[in-house]
Amino acid sequence: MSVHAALLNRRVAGGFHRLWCGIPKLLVHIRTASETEAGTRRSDEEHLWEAANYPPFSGARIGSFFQERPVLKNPFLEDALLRGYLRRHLPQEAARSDLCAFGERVANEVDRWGRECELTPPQLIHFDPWGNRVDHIVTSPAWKRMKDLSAQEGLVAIGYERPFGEWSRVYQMSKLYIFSPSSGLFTCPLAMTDGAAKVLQSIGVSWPVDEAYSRLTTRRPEWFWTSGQWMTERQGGSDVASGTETVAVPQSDGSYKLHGFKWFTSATDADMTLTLARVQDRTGATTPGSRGLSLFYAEVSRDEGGRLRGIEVQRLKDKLGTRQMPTAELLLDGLPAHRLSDEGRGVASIANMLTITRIHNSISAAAAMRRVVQLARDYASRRTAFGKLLKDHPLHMQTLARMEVQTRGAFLLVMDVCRLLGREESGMATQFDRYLLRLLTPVVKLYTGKQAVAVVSEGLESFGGQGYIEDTGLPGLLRDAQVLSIWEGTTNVLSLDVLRCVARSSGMVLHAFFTHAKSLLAGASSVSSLGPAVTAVDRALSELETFVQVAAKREASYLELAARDLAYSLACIYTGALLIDHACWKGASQSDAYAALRWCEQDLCPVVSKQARGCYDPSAPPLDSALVCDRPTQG
Ligand code: UCC
Repeated sequence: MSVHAALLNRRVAGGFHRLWCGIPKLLVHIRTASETEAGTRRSDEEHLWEAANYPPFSGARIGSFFQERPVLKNPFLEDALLRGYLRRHLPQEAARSDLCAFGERVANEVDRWGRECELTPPQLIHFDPWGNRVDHIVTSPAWKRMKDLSAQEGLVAIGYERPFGEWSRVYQMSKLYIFSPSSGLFTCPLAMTDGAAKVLQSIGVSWPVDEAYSRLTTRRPEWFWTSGQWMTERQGGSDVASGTETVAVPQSDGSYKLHGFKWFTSATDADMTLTLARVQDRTGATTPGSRGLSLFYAEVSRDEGGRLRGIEVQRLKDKLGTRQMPTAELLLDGLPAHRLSDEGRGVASIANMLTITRIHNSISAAAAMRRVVQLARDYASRRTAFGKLLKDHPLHMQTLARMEVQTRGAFLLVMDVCRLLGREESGMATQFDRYLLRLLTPVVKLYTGKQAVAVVSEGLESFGGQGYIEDTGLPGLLRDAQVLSIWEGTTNVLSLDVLRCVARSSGMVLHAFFTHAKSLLAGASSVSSLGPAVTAVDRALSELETFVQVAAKREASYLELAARDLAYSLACIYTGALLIDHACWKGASQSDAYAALRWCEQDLCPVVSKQARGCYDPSAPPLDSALVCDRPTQG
């Protein structure tokens, strides 16, 4: 110990002794809970109280400093981009005031329920006390409140009521964006419910699905149903065509009974489901592959004895995240069902559901990023390190700014897809819009899923060790983000879906992409500050056009190897164009322009950079395999 430190210690000890002996008991001050929560340094008075009541060495002291926690404020009011975007595209006061009121509710009430869902995960009760099989999935009261709230707030209904015409989906998804990180994952059943409603609507709302449609799209909690989407079987969730073993046995009344095993069923407490199965002919034979799959509707109900009709819940899944909601393995043992599609048109008929759930997934991804940025920003103004608040450390703010750029990009990309969906559903879409929607749906899902994991992970780091502590609620954000790139089509499966829709449209989806991306840049020609961003997007567009022309002449395996980088390039370029376009709007802020410039600094066209390095040449796959399978040589 240095001489200075020793002197200082002696002075402190002397002062402490004087204080301890001279404090009247009247100075006792009881701290209130709110003061503790506020987490400020304790007052001198409290120190004195402690000194007076505890003799030295009387037990462990926990110190005098408590860090203030980050506070969730109204997620609508806090979000400059969301508000700017809506001012530009949906300026109606009714939408603004509803979103503002909902944001208040989310911050003050719903967020607590979301936490309760996390802390009270669902449980499966197989048997009643008398040994009868009941298969009850018990969920928390908060999960049930989420269901009622979802109906009341119209979180599915808005998409079908269409109060703002072509902008209704943007409005609905803005609500879900505010709700998602506080929803305890109730956004998952909502995604499937919305997807199911869309499928029923596209097939035609008549018997036997008319009541179901009205229940899925109602605002009345007591009438509201959620739907499942049972697609995944034990042979895999991606290759649905060859992985589906479930058979549908025709009944004399025209209905079917389903027999099979569904390996992943999310939010399994749903009231109904859409699912795929192979219709058996009279000999019991089925057609293999995609051409053998048909789409079925089934209600989840119980018989007089309380047993599930035609379903056994085998077990609940033990998952990394999304623990708030039940995910189950189901044995379908004669589940009564109705066929909704023509025989063999199952995949094509459920595709509408995939489009909707993939858009919901992207909303949840952007929302997770927004939430962690919002909390990190709040924390930066409460946490002091190295003598100043985090917000006064430029390197810390640079990191948060990079997260913000990603979040803004994700938001604009997914909202543009919602805009296109709204145009399609309100009859405003051109063929051009439909091509764009088909192409951008897998692109936005795959890209934002990856962004969410990266941004939320970075976000946790901005809280230091506290970001790693369960009861802060922060680790759950990361666990729940991880699923976003997995379910509803993994990154590679969706990259291949991009190739497939390019091929099926004979390249028209790309033509729509190039034309629209260029048109988004048009308004920026007179904004010199955006020059570098415009040049970067322009260059990336020409490079990508050249790549497409060259790659189209190559063998299929070449394009397949390039698929993921191609999808990333489409996402980066289109997002850059959207950020530029938004920055040119008359109500745009300086930050809008800055975000566009920063976004466009990255390699916007990785497919071209990687092509130049030979990543898709025939020599690459064996080298990739050798690298992955590299084993230590002897010695
Ligand atoms: O269920 C799951 C979890 C539920 C939880 C939901 C939460 C949502 C988010 C919540 C937010 C918090 S996970 C399981 C999900 N499974 C998948 O996503 C499947 C992934 N695999 C694929 O997407 C594949 O690409 C398949 C299954 C679609 C490939 O099947 P096929 O049979 O090989 O496909 P084809 O032959 O390419 O297409 C068959 C037909 C074609 O129509 P026609 O015959 O008219 O030409 C295609 O054009 O289906 C059409 N089609 C599509 N149409 C295929 N994909 C699409 C599409 N994406 N959009 C439009």
